[in-house]
Amino acid sequence: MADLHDAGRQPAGQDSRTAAFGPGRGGEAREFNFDGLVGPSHHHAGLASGNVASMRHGGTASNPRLAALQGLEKMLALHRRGIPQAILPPLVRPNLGFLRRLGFTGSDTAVLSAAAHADQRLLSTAYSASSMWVANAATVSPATDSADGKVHFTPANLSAKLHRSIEHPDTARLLRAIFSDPRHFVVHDAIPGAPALGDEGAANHTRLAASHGLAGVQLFIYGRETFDDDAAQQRFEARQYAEASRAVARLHDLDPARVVFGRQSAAAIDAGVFHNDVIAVGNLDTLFYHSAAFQDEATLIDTLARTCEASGFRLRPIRVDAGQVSLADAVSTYLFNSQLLQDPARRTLIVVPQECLAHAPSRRYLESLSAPGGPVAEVLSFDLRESMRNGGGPACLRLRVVLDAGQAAAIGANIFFSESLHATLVDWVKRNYRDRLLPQDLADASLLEEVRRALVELEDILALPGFYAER
Ligand code: SUG
Repeated sequence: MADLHDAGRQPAGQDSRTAAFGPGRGGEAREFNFDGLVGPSHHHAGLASGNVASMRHGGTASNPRLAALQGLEKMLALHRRGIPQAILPPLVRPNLGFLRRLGFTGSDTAVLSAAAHADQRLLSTAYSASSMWVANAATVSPATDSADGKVHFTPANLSAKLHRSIEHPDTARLLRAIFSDPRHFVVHDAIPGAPALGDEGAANHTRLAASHGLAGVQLFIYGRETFDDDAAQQRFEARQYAEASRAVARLHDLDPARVVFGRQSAAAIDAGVFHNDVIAVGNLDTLFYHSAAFQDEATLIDTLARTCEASGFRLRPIRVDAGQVSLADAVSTYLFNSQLLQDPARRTLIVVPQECLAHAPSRRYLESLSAPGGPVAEVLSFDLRESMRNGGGPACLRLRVVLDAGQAAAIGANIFFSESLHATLVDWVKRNYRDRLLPQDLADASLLEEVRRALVELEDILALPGFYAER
């Protein structure tokens, strides 16, 4: 087991797009991990009920600078491993338009201080950096799976949580700015944001395939049926509704014979599995999951296996039962919120938060997974503590987008990762981010200026003109 950020496997100076489609790689499509760049107002507000880490850390001091640097460190390490890596920038914060729609008026600073006075949580909502968890930004289907041969994105309405429900209009704008070429990309609007249509994006969606460039099987996991009021009184509410998952599959024009829907178990949701990616992750033909993840595990795995078989490949389930790692430990260590990735030598890597190695059962489990002859070649662990304290592990911080060379070439923004983009962003973070932020600091007028200055600079770095212009 390696706990390292090995340097230097990627030729210096090369960005992830050039490396992905370099000589010898042919026209094969590659999976890019777009990681969310943590914004300068990252703080712990305790806004996400059902997310036990967020609930536990609400009101404690955050370190936005460290949060952003921790995320960038993970991106650099994976880029150096030859994993195609890109970034998604934070959304504009504070969201003054949201506060103005709630009737707060006057100058920007007057709006912020009136909101703080009314309820501190409104200010936290407007300043939330929650867009960093880009696994919730959208659901993405590669061109090979959609009838029109285009990459489809549906921004998630995130209607279950107020602070997240205000993300999707700007997420759509961001995705349209990056994936702007209509010959290759379709960015839908979020589906209507009613609670019974709650959609949390890629966090409840996994694509399985023999290789990223071949047509795959898409697995949508929801927490609750839309029309049957069949959720017995649960401790925590489900965030993803069945009709939302079905709507996304329709919008993306997927072949119904290659789509599987499954339901989370109520026990998992009540244990703090607010998104399915807290308890399961797929990659290529592999589904790594906990036995307590699904309501009807046997039927779901059987259906999925048959669907994969009909699509020309064999599903490889890696099932972890409660005797190996308990549900509570899976939630506290985020073992399943890992990234399963294949490096250029086709070795499988698992990227886990450092909490997994500090905890004996999950460390032992990872040792067995990566033992010689095991399904994983290497375990990479990262210190993502700042994000983890809000319930966001390695998989929450990334959105997977399969692109072929033509699609990647159609992207003009400077979002493909490289050593030099990393260095520029580290410098930008160090100059612009605070190293301590409490929710009550958000009322500080100087923070507004600092955040604005930082975002305007970022717009230039990433070649996204006008993205942070006042709206
Ligand atoms: O929606 N936390 C996020 C964490 C999202 C994790 N994403 C995935 N599992 N894919 C959420 O619960 C906490 C914000 C706060 O409390 O300040 C928060 O929004």
